[in-house]
Amino acid sequence: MSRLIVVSNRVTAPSGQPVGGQGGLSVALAEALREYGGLWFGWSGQSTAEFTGHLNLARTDGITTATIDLEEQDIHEYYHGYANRTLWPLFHYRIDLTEYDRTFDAGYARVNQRFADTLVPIIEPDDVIWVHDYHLIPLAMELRKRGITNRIGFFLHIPWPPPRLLTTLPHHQALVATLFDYDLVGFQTGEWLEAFQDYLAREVAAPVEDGSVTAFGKTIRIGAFPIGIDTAAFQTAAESPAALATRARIAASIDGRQMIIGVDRLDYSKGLEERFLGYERFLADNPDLCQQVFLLQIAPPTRGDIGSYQEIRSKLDTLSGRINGAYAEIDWVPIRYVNRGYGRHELAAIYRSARIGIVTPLRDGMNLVAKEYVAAQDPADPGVLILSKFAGAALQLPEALLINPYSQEEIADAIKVGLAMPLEERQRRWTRMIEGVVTDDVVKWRTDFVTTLEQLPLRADTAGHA
Ligand code: ADQ
Repeated sequence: MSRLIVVSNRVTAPSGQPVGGQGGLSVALAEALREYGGLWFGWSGQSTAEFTGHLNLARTDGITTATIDLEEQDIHEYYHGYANRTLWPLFHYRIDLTEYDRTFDAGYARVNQRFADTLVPIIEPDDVIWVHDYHLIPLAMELRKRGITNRIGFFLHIPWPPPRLLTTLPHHQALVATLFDYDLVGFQTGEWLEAFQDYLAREVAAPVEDGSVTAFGKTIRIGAFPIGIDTAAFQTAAESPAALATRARIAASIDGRQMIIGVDRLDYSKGLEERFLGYERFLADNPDLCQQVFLLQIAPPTRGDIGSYQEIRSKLDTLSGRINGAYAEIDWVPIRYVNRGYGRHELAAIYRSARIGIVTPLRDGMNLVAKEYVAAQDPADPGVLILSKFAGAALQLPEALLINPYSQEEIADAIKVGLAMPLEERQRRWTRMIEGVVTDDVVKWRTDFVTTLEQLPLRADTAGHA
């Protein structure tokens, strides 16, 4: 069997839980690395005065990690710049927040070259390379330029935007062309795959046949590979002694009320402002129900160096303060707003204690919180999932109460319906949802992707790059 090399912006060892980080995902990728052997390569998260290309090799939890330090300018232009001020907002349909700056382009290209320069010496001939996410789109191009002919796959964790939005990006075609140096390009859902195909049809007249597409003189395989969670581990976590202790703590503080839970990185794509406003509408429309519920919103801050993130944080501080000020009583507050991260066991317990899970992104590649909420429920008395139609997860969880997050009325109505939903209907919807969450778990996701990639023939055209 080939070795697997996973490449992502950050390397997160499964035991290290970064705030709001992809705990489940890092466990799943680490497990894949244990199975195939190989290593995980990426940025260390540290800065250095001058880039040296020195590889920090470590062995953590049975997997090998190889990381590099980047210069402050790299971090500014590549990570805080092109990745998170240009591509992230644009791919989440927020051209109003998208910054186009030539120095970001240069930094993005430079860091991808630096990744390639340091990765090439450790690649062995039979290695399969799996690159993750929008930070590293041009990496395969840089590897091919350096003579790498191995199979290379790319998975995009976020949406692919419609062509009319993508064409607002200067040099968009050059960026898309770099995807054709991969062998396999995977998206979360058929919707994002379709948007990619629309772009190719419109801009480069490249038709798709049997999951393959030829453009820029190269043929690649494309497909949808919906990511899942480590369902079994999450179900176990919800029943663990640590979870029981957290559940008891929550039960003591709930005082017979129903809890609505939201868990998100503090990001403008997650629709947190819309959620608070929808909940406020519910409170205004239902004075008789008000004090029977409360919303627990857990939102650890991320990307705090970026202005749009500082803005959404301060908006939410103001909004939660305003709603609590207007509605709270001496023994009840409508919103408990918490800006910190929790471990998997605590999180599972929190989900399980909530009658409603509320997930309202304005756009989301998939959304794992929706699946975690479903996995953590008690089969005998499951809660209700309210889910945005604009999350990739909506295609997989159609039995959730699907809402348009831009509509405060729809959010308010769904909360009312969720609170009143009879046990039999909750069980019926949940049973359908958990089936999908169990079947399409993270192991299936990575196995499907890696197996598809491994089985592709070696590309004929890579020799030309050497
Ligand atoms: P994210 O945008 O980070 O991921 P999401 O899929 O919801 O969004 O994953 C967040 C993860 O962080 C979840 O596992 C959640 O439990 C965890 N998390 C959030 N807040 C936390 C807290 N306070 N404490 C502890 N853990 C917390 C990106 C894409 C998504 C896609 C994933 C995976 O934007 O669309 O689903 O990658 O591909």
